[in-house]
Amino acid sequence: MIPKSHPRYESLMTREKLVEGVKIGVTVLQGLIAHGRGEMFDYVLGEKTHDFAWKAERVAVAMMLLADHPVISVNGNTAVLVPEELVKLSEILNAPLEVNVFHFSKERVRRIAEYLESFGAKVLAGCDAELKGLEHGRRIVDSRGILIADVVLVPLEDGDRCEILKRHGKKVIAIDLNPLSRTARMADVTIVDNVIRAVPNMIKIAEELRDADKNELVEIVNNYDNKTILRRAIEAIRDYLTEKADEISQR
Ligand code: PTJ
Repeated sequence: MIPKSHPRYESLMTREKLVEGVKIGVTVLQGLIAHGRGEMFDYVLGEKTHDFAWKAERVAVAMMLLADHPVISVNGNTAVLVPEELVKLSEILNAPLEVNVFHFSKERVRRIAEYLESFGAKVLAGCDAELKGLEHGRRIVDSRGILIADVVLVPLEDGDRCEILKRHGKKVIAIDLNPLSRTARMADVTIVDNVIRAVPNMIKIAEELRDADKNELVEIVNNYDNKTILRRAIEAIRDYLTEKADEISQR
């Protein structure tokens, strides 16, 4: 048992969720490695939501509210990290959850769908269509979801699919703690934040913007430049490291 008083309680509990996810066949072992990379970036971002992430989260919500067919893509990591929150976000944005995984098997997709359904989700997991141009498991999509989507939210993505989604004319919103990743650079909107903070933040923003008029949403989206956001994320890491280096030499 991890005591609540442990200084890294939240981080350790997050790991426990992923380990549990592996045990029930939702998360893959590779997901643990990917999480470790994410943790490292979160560490050097100070484990908080920065203003640039809040901005990207706001634009993401506005974009999804404006979309005709927004879809939230869910993989094995996100399913166990924020299941209830994904269901809530999906309801407010009227954007279905679709299971889409890199390490594909029909059995695994079914398990993830059932896991999300146990939190009250309505899940797309038809696996009845293919995204042309991709060779790995993420090409297999649902004909009612990602195939026809105009905006796709992709937490913890691989750069490949981001590129293909864009080639298929879709707008891509990525949640990725690594501002240097191919996904982060390819996406239209990159949320450099931990998915465990980003999704709850997006729920708050969606509750605020759900009744906003269309012009206000368009203005939010039009005033956005992803390159500036990525630059600020990289600078935030630089500043954090500089501050820590200064602290060490002042000791
Ligand atoms: O469930 P599957 O089969 O789709 O597999 C999922 C993984 C995560 C294994 C798969 O998508 C993968 O290999 O992803 P990558 O290419 O390792 O990319 C994951 C990205 O997410 C990396 O850039 C990490 O820094 C980032 N990341 C990891 N954990 C988090 C995160 N970003 C936000 N929040 C996190 N908690």
